[in-house]
Amino acid sequence: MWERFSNRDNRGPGPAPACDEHMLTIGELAFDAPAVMGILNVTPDSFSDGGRFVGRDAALRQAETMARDGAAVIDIGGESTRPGAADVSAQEELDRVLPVIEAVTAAVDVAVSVDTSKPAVMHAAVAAGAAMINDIRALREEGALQAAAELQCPVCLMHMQGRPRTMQQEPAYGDVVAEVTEFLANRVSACVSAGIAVDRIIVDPGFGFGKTPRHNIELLANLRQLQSVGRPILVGLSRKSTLGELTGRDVGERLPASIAAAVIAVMGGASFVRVHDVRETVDALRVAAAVMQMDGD
Ligand code: 7PJ
Repeated sequence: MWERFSNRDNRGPGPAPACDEHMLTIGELAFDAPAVMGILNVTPDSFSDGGRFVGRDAALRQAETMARDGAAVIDIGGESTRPGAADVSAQEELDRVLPVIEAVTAAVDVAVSVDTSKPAVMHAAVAAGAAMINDIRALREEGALQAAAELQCPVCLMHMQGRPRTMQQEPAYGDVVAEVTEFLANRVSACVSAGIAVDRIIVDPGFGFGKTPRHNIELLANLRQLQSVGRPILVGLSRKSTLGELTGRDVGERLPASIAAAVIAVMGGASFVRVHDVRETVDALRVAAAVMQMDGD
């Protein structure tokens, strides 16, 4: 079972062996579950000044490290989606992510996902080697459903209440778990109607996107209810502000809290966790996976 986090087979075509219950296939991609998605932000605030070349080199080194540490996917994003963040043009996003996607897919043997909501970026990213689309707007932007259907690659659909600029002003729900579940089920239906094969879809409750810390904790505590959507679940809580609220720690000091969140998510039914700290998370999930496998024996 220690092979579980290897990344040898992530990009291979064809179905996973039916004998291994821990294999997860999403479209053409096969993963050992639970799988770790490493975060590679190429927004200007993520990399110190310098030209794009410096950014690209630093990004490539980071991708190589995450792959060595056991990431199954590397998620490359060029739009800052922090609360209050300004919009980014498609051209700016392309300028940021394309050189990095090209460099990473050429040099690193791990599936790359592109974190974008823009159809033009989806098309160019997949042409540059990206194998998956991760959309915090769940393909609700004009043309996004059609782009993803044309590209025929796996997609991660995330829940968000409101828009990044204003989403944290007054998040409100009657029943956050039921509403997020219903939203995701409806987006899966919209995708299938648009021609996206259901087996290519991953769902994500969108921790921190139009949610108070209490909403986030309620979702984490009831993650298993999201399994009623019928698709694998991805959770992104790494270094997020809810963990800062709970611990009183600044963003750079949230590793222990992030690891706890990843373990709780996986033990609550998540198949993927999206994290900054791949090596530490992989170690923690090896412990969780060993216990979960024992449960299932
Ligand atoms: C998420 C994401 C998440 C998915 C970001 C951050 C903010 N994509 N992109 N899920 N968060 N699927 O990483 O702190 O939770 S950007």
